[in-house]
Amino acid sequence: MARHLITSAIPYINGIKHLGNLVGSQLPADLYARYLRGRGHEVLFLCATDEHGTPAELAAAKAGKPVDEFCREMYEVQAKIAEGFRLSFDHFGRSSSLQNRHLTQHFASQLAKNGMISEVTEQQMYSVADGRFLPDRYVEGTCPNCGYDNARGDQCDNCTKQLDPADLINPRSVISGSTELEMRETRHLHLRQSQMKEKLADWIDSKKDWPILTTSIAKKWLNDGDGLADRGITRDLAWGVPVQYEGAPWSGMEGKVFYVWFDAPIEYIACSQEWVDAGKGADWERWWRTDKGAEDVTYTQFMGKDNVPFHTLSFPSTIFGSGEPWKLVDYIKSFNYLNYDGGQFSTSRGRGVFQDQALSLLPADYWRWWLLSHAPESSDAEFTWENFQVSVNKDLADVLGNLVSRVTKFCRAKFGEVVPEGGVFGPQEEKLIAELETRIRAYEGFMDAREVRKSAAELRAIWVAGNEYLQSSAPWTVFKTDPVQAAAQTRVALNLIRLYAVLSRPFIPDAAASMMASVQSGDWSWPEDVAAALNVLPAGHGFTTPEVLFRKITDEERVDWQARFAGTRD
Ligand code: B3M
Ligand code: ZN
Repeated sequence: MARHLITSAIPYINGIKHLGNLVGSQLPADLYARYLRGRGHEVLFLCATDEHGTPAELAAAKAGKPVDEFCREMYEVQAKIAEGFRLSFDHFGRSSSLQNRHLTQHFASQLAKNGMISEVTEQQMYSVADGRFLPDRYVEGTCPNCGYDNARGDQCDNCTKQLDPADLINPRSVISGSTELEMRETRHLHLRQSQMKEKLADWIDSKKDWPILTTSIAKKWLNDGDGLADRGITRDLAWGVPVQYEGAPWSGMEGKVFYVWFDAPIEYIACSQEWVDAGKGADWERWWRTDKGAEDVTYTQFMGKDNVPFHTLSFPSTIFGSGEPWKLVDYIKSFNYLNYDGGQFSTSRGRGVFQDQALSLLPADYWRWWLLSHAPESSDAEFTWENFQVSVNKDLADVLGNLVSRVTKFCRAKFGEVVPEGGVFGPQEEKLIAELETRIRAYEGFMDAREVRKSAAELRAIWVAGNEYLQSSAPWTVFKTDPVQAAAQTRVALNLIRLYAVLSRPFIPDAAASMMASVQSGDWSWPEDVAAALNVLPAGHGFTTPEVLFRKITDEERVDWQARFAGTRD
């Protein structure tokens, strides 16, 4: 038994996310966590909401709520959605927790002691009317590139040009609308990541088994121009972790907070403290401190590709720079983007299916199966309703669902609702066992390697093998001449339902639970030996014929949903 620490990138608090966010981190992380638990390993699976920064402040202002209240409410919304998708976090924390505040301040103090922090004087836009410095997104004005008059200080949404607030024509404060803005001097802390270049390069070079997507992004940032430039880690905001040095004011930094990307990854660690403080765990240090047992832990992070630089360079700089024995990530699994029906998901244009909407249409397993079996691993992937309908109707309804209902209905009609007795395994059963033996070991190999699509394809092939067995052994025909042999075949098929529940549980946990319940078993043990696994339910064991496991998506529904989520196109 091994110990596995798993974290998913922590979603921003500012709104409900679309399906791309789910498949880019939380869902594959959940798949991996469930698989490892199923194999009997000890797992700590953590996620949280990312609550600081200007997006949170701006979203709260838009909702007309104090930012802490806004975050509290949105946390509940996101936690509920996570539950809806059956994400099996051991703890779903909040980056605004006290634990994270203290740990973030601790890391900054350590970095300062180790000479990893510099203080830099910068020019920044100051709003006289608001009496404060304005972060980039708090300034709007006319784009110097295209003339769009609602360009933001960091970027123009119309022509996508990256901007600096000073570039804007007729700049105004987003808070008050005031145009009385001037450049003033302010001081900020910078993380001297450039000091870490060699160490980071050696570390990344040593990771031979990481996905190319992860290492290529890391190396690009490491070697290109100012990818490793020292970065400002403080902001002039009210909402965030106050800048303090060992629990005391940090002179010159009064009223400032840490940059959201500085405290967000530290929440991975703080989340385990929240887990302990919530009474769910006894000891967080054995997961995170290599001097307290964490050297035995395998730590895997899941994230979208845009988050890779922060996890391969900035956060490791924080860890290395602390000079303390913190557990470093062992494997970074990153994902490309999921697109929607010929374009991108768009929150502002209401384009694409958002997580809460998805759950109101169909149960979690339908989405989990499609998303995971189409995970954007080697390239971007695209959600289309046609593809979704085909996948659900074929894989889930025709292949898996049909097997379960045919077997249970046939048995009920001919033998009653008990596992029938008599007969022995013949060549067809031997063939099935041999195929499952090969395929289950392949499935384990893909799961161990965090290969999501390949795992899904192998699982589907395992379901298909069961159908083929049933088709070729044809107990409904055999029954007419040799009911004893038909009994043996049916017994195998009923045992397949339990076996498939165990194997499918990481992908479709609710359906797996229904399958396990229908064969009236609670034996979730992993099939180390297939022949033995097909004998778990003995003759005479009762079962119930389940309701439809998966229903089909009709053409009318597909057309209706396609129109409903098309958004307002330009
Ligand atoms: N909240 C961005 C995102 O949701 C950011 C991830 C933080 S991981 C420490 O994609
Ligand atoms: Zn523009």
